[in-house]
Amino acid sequence: MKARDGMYIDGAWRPAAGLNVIEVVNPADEEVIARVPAGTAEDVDRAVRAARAALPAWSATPPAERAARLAALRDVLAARKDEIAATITAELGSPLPLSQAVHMGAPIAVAGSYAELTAAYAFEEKVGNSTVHQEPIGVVGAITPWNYPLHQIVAKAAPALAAGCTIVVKPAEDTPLTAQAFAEAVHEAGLPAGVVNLVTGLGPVAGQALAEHPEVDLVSFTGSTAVGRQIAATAGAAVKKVALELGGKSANVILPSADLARAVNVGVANVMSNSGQTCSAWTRMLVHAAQYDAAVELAAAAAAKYGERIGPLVNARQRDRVRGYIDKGVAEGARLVAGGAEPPRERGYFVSPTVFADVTPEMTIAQEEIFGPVLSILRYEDEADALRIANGTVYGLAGAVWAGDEAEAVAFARRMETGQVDINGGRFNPLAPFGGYKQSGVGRELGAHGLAEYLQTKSLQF
Ligand code: TXE
Repeated sequence: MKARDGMYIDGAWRPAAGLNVIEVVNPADEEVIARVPAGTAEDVDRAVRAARAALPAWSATPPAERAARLAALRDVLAARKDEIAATITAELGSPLPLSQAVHMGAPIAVAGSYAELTAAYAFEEKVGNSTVHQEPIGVVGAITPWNYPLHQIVAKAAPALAAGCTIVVKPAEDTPLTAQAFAEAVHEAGLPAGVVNLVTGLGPVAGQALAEHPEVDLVSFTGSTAVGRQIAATAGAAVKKVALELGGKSANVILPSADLARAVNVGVANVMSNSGQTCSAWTRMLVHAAQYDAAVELAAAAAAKYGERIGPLVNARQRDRVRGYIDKGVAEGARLVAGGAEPPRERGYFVSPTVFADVTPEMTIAQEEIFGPVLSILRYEDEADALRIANGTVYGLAGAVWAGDEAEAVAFARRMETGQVDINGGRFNPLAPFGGYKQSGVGRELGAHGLAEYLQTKSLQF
């Protein structure tokens, strides 16, 4: 895809206000593949004004018509699936089959799910002598990360559009080309001018300007806890709503009755997929003491096999961060059974699939989000111990439970302090709400719960 030399504002590509550019690098070979404009506060202001101007007409558009535009967006994304997948692979480094199946598959499903939800959603109900109306919250500022570059945008834009909101997207600096492809798809899908706007740029410049803009009614952010905290403070001071999707340190709890080989193999694939750059990845595998050695052996073998299929990390900073965590794991006494901090290739930001055994709950690698292909295997003595370890981090985004009996797994899952749990493997469901307990975030994305984030409630009494 050819990079656009401008910002998508008010239905057209407009020249950027400043002259700075961002270099887009292919993380597999470290080559610069494109340059896009680095937006300033002025670009953000133009985009927010366009979104504000488009709000009255879009929010008054009947839900059925909004649903039709979302269906059109899904169709355009589906038609351009292979081309956008190639763009994702070029700037994120993910293997092409993963880009096609997951990086494109998920947002296509999400756009489609919102087309259906919008058409059926109860935007108005009768409660006693009142009518209760769900109205769009207004102009949304969406700040998104690079790890699922299209999905993270669609997971915010689709429910915002469904609700009748207008939006300004500030995508991650590592993956602006995918964001430009999204804006092209929006245009092709016939969304009215100003309903969706895109400003590429640096987080502390364009991102901050968007988060601070007084005409933005809701800031929806996905990214690091540090930036999320800052955005929440800014929004709180302005009494503005904020939705945060932050990090995770999810537990994959394998109960003794589970099919151990399946649980371990799926568990390893879950962590290694997308080179571990998934906030919901099951980065801590919890195994009963009696099965521990067998699980470690299986996991080491699975990780070694995964080595041929893994892509690089997104940039040098993330690679170095992940290597730092691997060194720390070794220094704190965990036992390396696969991979390691040594770079597997000369060029590209690669890290080998890495597995640590003998990890104890207080170790850094068992507490902090690594965001790389690194699995920690922890031992538990009984169910109470497993639950204590599973719940023993500041995060609570996702998790998994495996058991011979589904009811046993569900009973355990209900006691986990986390927003989403996969039972015996689970399968992606675009209608299921996704979001964090504890420091993993505020609010939910996807499904009807995700739509509700973009609505505010008015009641009329008769
Ligand atoms: O995130 P940042 P980074 C976690 C993961 C990763 C770490 C660092 O642990 O290792 O965060 O990643 C924008 N005001 N996650 O540095 O900086 C930025 O431009 C406003 C978890 O890439 O938080 C980008 O668009 N915006 C995660 C977005 O914030 C600012 C996904 C995310 O970047 C800003 C990604 C500022 N001051 C990283 N500074 C998940 N939950 O899925 C940056 N940004």
